[in-house]
Amino acid sequence: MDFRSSEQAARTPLPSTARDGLKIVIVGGFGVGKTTMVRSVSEIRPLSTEETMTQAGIGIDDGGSHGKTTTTVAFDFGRISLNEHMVLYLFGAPGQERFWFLWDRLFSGTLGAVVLVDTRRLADSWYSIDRLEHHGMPFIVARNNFGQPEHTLEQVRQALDLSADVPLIDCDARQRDSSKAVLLTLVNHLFALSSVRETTP
Ligand SMILES: Nc1nc2c(ncn2[C@@H]2O[C@H](COP(=O)(O)OP(=O)(O)OP(=O)(O)O)[C@@H](O)[C@H]2O)c(=O)[nH]1
Ligand SMILES: [Mg+2]
Repeated sequence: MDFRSSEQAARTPLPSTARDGLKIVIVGGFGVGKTTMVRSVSEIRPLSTEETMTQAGIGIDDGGSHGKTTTTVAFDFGRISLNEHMVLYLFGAPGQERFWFLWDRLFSGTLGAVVLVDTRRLADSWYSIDRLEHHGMPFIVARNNFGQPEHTLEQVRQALDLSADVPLIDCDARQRDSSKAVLLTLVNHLFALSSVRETTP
């Protein structure tokens, strides 16, 4: 009998060497792949607050045209150990405007953020960037590629009016390695910012 059921595999214990826990949020517009990213990368079974979008939500929920049947109504939660000492606690924000009031609470105690963007609906990212700048929270931007990208990253940087020091990378939120690379980019960015702070008189 195989005792290593998916249930057990889904509960990777926290390594006893884990020392540093960082809270990270993943933000972005409706349906950009925030829940997908938390699910693909989490080493524990993620907590999701997905609800089915029903007829009752027509005119309120974004649904339909995006081909999505569920949406996050509170947040996603997952965990990943980057190395033997460092653990990231991931919070995926709800993307729909009517749940945006939750974001400011979600930002509490957060060290940095990933803004996921879908270049077919770039304007949906502006609210995220605006809120993060308002909170003075460091962030990186990851373009989640739904199909072949139509623009260069430089064009995306210009369209989002991102300053040169904000990392901007490509990803596929469905792939664990790709999502992990996004998180590593954010952690490296946070380290770089903190070293600048330490060396600036
Ligand atoms: N082709 C493609 N599809 C993706 C990718 N990432 C996510 N999807 C799909 O896009 C849909 C949206 O993903 P979600 O993860 O629910 O998006 P979300 O940002 O959490 O959405 P809300 O919480 O409702 O704002 C899902 O059906 C995913 O399977 C991707 O990289 N490529
Ligand atoms: Mg979601």
